[in-house]
Amino acid sequence: MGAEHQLKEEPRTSKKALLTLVVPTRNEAENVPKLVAEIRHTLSGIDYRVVFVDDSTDETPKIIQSLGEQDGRISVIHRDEAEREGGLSTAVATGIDAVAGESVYTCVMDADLQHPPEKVREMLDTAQSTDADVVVASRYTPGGSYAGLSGPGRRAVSLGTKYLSQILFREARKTTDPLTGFFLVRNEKISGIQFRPTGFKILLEILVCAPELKVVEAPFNFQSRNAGVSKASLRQGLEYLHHILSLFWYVPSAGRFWKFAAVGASGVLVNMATLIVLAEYFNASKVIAWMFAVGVSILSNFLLNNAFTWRDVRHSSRIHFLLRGALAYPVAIMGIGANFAVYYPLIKYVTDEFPYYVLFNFLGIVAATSVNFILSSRLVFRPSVPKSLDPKRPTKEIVEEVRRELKADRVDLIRVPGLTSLGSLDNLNASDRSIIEMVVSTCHPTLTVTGPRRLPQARTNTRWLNALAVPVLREGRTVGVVYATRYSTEPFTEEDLHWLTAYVSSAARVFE
Ligand SMILES: Nc1nc2c(ncn2[C@@H]2O[C@H](COP(=O)(O)OP(=O)(O)OP(=O)(O)O)[C@@H](O)[C@H]2O)c(=O)[nH]1
Ligand SMILES: [Mg+2]
Repeated sequence: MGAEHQLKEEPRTSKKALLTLVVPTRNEAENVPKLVAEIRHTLSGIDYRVVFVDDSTDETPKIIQSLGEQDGRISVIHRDEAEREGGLSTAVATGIDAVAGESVYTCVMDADLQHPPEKVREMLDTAQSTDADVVVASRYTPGGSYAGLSGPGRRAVSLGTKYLSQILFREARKTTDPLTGFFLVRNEKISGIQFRPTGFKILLEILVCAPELKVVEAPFNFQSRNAGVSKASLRQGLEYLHHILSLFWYVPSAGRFWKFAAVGASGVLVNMATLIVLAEYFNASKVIAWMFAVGVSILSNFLLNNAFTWRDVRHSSRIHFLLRGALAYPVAIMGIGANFAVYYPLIKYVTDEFPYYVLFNFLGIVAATSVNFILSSRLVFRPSVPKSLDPKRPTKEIVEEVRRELKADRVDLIRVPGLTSLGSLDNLNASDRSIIEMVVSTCHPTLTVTGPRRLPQARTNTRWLNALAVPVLREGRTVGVVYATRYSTEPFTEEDLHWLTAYVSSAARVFE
């Protein structure tokens, strides 16, 4: 991006700053000087920077520049009109990306003084004393308030959108205010996450995409806007819904229970259709038709759960996959048992009259879905290898585990810079090097398959040259690349890439 990153020339120490404040601005000329004055006052004695990401059409960027001339800690990334697509969402993501390697913590806050700067210091203290990865300044926790939200309409929307995200995503329940624009995050813990700038609710994106983060709250009183006009709009509301859908669809672990419930509902349709077809068109006995209907719907649920609900869980072999499918049957029967255990005592000892027995049946279905979900996640779709590697293990064992899991011919842990291999003595050839160099420069994992342009026949013995390369990041910098190759009739899959990316997410220490 051709954005201009204005930093006053000042002898920069190679040491990282403790904190960078990322402040998105659009036409906040009146607020910026006051904000900067308050930040200076409240953060005196702390090594910090302030980066404004500005999309203004007024004199805001000039004001920030002149503040930056007096104080080298203040800088602005001004985006031209062509770069402003996505508005606030891309602005915050750009800011977080730009400063990730420059400080230990990043704090995101608004420019209109609705987020009181004196809170930042408290959030930093909280992060350090509790070892939290994220500190959320919450309007909804005891001691906080959202009185500064203008009007009952805005408040209702704020509460509605908050509860929607918390119902859908378990990770959003770690805080009372998952949609706040005021939070502090430890950069190391989010390095490598590519934020999709669909939503302006970056905190929600962080929480859902990095489900392991430790979250702590600090209450705060949401102030009224100091000056200038609000940029909140209906369009942002629609963007929020789009964002939620995008998280649900693209992040495998997001909203798993609801994915499971949706698959279960589809199973009811499959069950009904099978029953009717067998009984009406094949004249099957109603009992036989019923048994087939149950069997087919359990199978379709398993296949859909495999393809959607737990698509990030890999099977180590085809046999393993079949065993999992077989296990889905006893698990489903336990679910039916839970349903009956709720339904039967209620109709026997409470009442069996309409409409109560229908309600009890519904409660039974909820119990069955919950039991089935818990058993499916613990037994049927339990990851077969640890989700991420243990950096204390010897390099050799890590290489061997990756090699076995991916059925790779060769696995290398490549140290960056220098591209030297830890362990293996074989040299990398030119094509290996070019793939690894690309990964180092883009910081993105890649899957490369080299083979014939067109398959000569559908079932073929043609072998493909396959490579997976995943960068290992520390504080936004690539410190190593895990590189796996295989010469085989079966190319690596995207699931392989996802698995390797998750597995090496804790590998930074291996390259020290
Ligand atoms: N860079 C950039 N910043 C934006 C954009 N839209 C809003 N902002 C900034 O994001 C912060 C929050 O925007 P506000 O308009 O205050 O939204 P709000 O706080 O929900 O609404 P109010 O309660 O009315 O203030 C402010 O610092 C804005 O200047 C944008 O398109 N680009
Ligand atoms: Mg505001």
